[in-house]
Amino acid sequence: MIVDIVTLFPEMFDGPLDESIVKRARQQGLVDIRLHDLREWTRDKHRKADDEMFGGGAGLVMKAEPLFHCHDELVARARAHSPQASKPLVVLTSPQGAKLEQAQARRMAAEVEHLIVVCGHYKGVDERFIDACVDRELSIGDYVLSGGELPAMVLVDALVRLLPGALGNAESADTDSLEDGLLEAPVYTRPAEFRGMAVPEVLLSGHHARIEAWRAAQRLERTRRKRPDLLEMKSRNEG
Ligand code: 9D3
Repeated sequence: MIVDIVTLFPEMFDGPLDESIVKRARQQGLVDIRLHDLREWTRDKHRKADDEMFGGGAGLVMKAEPLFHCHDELVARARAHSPQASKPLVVLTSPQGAKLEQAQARRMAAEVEHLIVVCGHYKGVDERFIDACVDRELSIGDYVLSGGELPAMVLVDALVRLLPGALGNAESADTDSLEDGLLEAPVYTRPAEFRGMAVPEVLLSGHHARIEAWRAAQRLERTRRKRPDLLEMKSRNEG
């Protein structure tokens, strides 16, 4: 997978995409993540990537011109490099977007070869860029962040760990919670007793069938207690 990230704040991406699973996936060549500083795509002498809103209103709007220049160049490079490949999917991180869910992350990880993520910021993005170039707007939830950079990192992390080969055996993805709509059972590691708190006896029993039955019951009970909304969704989906 190729991921081009277009942002006014490329330094924000130093770190989160250089650790753990994403770092290893990049080293393995499973994903090529490229950062693009939107200011580099301005053509005026002040290199202005944002400007005041037409019609009045507080806050700056990301200008169409550098966004179009950057977008057109990334798409042209992709075509030149692999003329037969499908065109990149252009995603804008935006509070107006549909909320990213695991099922969509699954689909995107399986189907998208080349992703361009444009990070919104300030009051938003000139609507002409959205109309002409953006395939999909994505939010990560209904709370206000200062920009679309963290959501872009969330999206990339959610996708990259789903790429075939990205997870080691220890992290295996197919037993992930959310996939079947239930939370995971509680987990413990050594020591078997800590400050008077014991690990549930059944987990030390070595009795595989009993352990699996206990875990299944725990998953249901915990989901009922902590995330009843998931159970309602599940019964709706299965009903
Ligand atoms: C004043 C109206 N606001 C829209 C709800 C303006 C606004 C607030 C915050 C415009 C941009 C932002 C910055 N946030 C994002 O760009 C963003 C975001 C978010 O704030 N929450 C969850 N997901 C996302 S994806 C991009």
